[in-house]
Amino acid sequence: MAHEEKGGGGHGGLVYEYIYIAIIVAVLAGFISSLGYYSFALNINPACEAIKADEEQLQEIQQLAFSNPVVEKAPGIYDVYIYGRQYVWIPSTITLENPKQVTFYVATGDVIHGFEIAGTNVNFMVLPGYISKFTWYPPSDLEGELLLLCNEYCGVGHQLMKASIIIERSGEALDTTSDSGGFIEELISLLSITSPTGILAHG
Ligand SMILES: [Cu+2]
Repeated sequence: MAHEEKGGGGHGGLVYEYIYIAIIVAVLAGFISSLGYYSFALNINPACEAIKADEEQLQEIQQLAFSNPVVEKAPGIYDVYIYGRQYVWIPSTITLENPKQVTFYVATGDVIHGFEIAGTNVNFMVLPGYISKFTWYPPSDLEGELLLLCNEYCGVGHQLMKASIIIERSGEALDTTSDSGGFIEELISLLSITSPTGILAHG
């Protein structure tokens, strides 16, 4: 490398430059491949599906959250409507019986909120003017009370913004999930649950 240098000055400068370039390229390659690893191998993606919504559609989510937040479309297949505003999630308690697939539709009435179910891979942002849609495949052995919190600072009462997701399992349904539930989805949610989802979602 140094032989390309013109003139008779010190021949070390260019070598250092190439070393620095190599280090920077290596660091960038590391960042990009770790992004790819989290995204494709672990299926941890910071963004949910954000659907652009007008005032009417946002109000519809709000009304459903108040009146009929949990819709069981088929056994274990749920649609859940949640409305966030400073400093509450509406409704404050959601009960799911033997859930296999849960699709959340979430809207905010004011500022940006962060929708996170602690200990799971459910972690996405809720933006004003959008409906956030996220489909979750809860592991078949997951049960009990989970904490739904807001992980995006939204004002002075931010730390009060929480709700409960209660997962009930009956023995009968546990047996059927093992053969009817998708193995890949279960594997992905198992892998995701042990990974630091919070770090990525805040990026
Ligand atoms: Cu908040």
